[in-house]
Amino acid sequence: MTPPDDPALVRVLAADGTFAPSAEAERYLPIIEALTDADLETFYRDMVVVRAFDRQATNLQRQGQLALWPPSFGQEAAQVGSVRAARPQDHLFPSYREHVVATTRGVDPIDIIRVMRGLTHGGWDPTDPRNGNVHIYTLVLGSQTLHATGFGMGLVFDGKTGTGDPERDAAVIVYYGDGASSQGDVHEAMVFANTYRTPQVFFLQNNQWAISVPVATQSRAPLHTRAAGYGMPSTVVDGNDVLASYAVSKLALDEARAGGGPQAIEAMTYRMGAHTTSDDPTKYRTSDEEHAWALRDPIIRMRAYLEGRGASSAFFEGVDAEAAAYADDVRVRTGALGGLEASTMFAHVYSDPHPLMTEQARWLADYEASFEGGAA
Ligand SMILES: Cc1ncc(C[n+]2csc(CCOP(=O)(O)OP(=O)(O)O)c2C)c(N)n1
Ligand SMILES: [Mg+2]
Repeated sequence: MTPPDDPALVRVLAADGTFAPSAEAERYLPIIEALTDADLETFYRDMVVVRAFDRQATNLQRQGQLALWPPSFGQEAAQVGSVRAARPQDHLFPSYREHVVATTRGVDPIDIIRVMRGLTHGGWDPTDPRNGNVHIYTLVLGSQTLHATGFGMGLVFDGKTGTGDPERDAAVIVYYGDGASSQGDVHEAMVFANTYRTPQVFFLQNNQWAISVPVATQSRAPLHTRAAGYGMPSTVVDGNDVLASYAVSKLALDEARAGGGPQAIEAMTYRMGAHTTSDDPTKYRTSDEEHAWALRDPIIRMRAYLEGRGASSAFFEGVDAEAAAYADDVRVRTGALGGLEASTMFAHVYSDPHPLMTEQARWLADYEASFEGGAA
C-alpha cells in the first residue's frame, strides 16, 4: 500500500489542518483557490451530516430496524470532494457505501435506508431528476464499473459529451473499492472505457481493507499503477483531504467531459468502522492501526483548517445541530416504514414474467394464506 504520508500523493491539507500542498498538488492550486468560503463550509457540512446519518443508520441496524448497514465512517472526504466536483449533467455510479454521494445529489436518505431494511431491490429511480443522476447501489462487486462504462459509451455514441459545451457535455464517475479491483468486471470495464474513450473517472477508494483482507495481500503492485496497462492516466490523492479529493476529481471530470477519455483516481483513505454491521474488525486489525488513521480523520482536518481561517464557533454549532436534526429525521421516518411485504422480493428481478418465479410467488402466497387470519 502507498503509506498515507507518501509525498507522491496529491494533498493540500496536512493532517493537522494546515494548508501545506504537496509537490503533486501544485497543478491543482488554481482549482483550490477558486473555492469560496461557502464552498468550503459546504464540504464540511456535507461530511458532518453524513457522519451523523451513518452513525444513526448503524444504530438502527443494531436495534433491529435494518438488515445491514455498510458504514462510510472515515471515507467522507474522498466521497464529498468527488461528488461536489461533478456537474449536474454527470452520472454517478456508486458501490454500496457512498451515502453522501447519493444524498448530496438529491437521493432521499430514507431510500438508502429502505434498501438496507430489505424493502426494495432498487432503492430509487435513477431516471427521476430528483435523484441527480445517481444510479442504484450494487452489492455485486465491480458490476457498477461495467454499468458506468456502458453508460459512458452511450454518451459517446449519442454525442452527449466532448462537444465543447461545458454546460451539456456529460461525464460518468464510478466508485469502487480496493477489493473490487480484483474483480474481472473492473478489468473489462477499463478495457472498454479506454477503447471507446468514454468520459469516465474510475474513482477507487482504497480504504485499506476488503472485509478482512488487507490491500497488501490483494495486490503486489500499487493499485494506481494498473491504469497504465489500460492506457489511461492515474492520480493518487489523499482521500482524507476533502480539498485534494475535490480538485483531483474536478480536473479529471472536466478533462473527461472535454473528450480526454477515461482516467483513474486512487483515493487513499481508511474505513474507520466495520466493513458492515455483520463484521467485527477487532478480529483482524490492530487498535494501533485504527489509532494511526484516527489522527487523519477527514472531518477533524477540515474543521482545523476552517478554524484557522476564522470560522466561528456558531458555524460549527449550527452544523452539528443540522446534522443531529437530519439523523433524527431519518430515525423517525425509519420507524414509520413498516415491515417487509415478502412478495416484493420478486419485483425487478426480470423485466418479463419468469415461469419459475411466478411459481415461487404463488407458493409464497399459498403459504402465507395457510396461516390462520392470512399472512404470517
Ligand atoms: C462479486 C462479489 N464477490 C464477493 C463479494 C463479497 N464481498 C462483499 S464486500 C467485499 C469486499 C469489498 O472490498 P472493497 O472492494 O475494498 O470495498 P469496501 O467494502 O472496502 O468499501 C466482498 C469480498 C461480493 N459482494 N460480490
Ligand atoms: Mg476496501
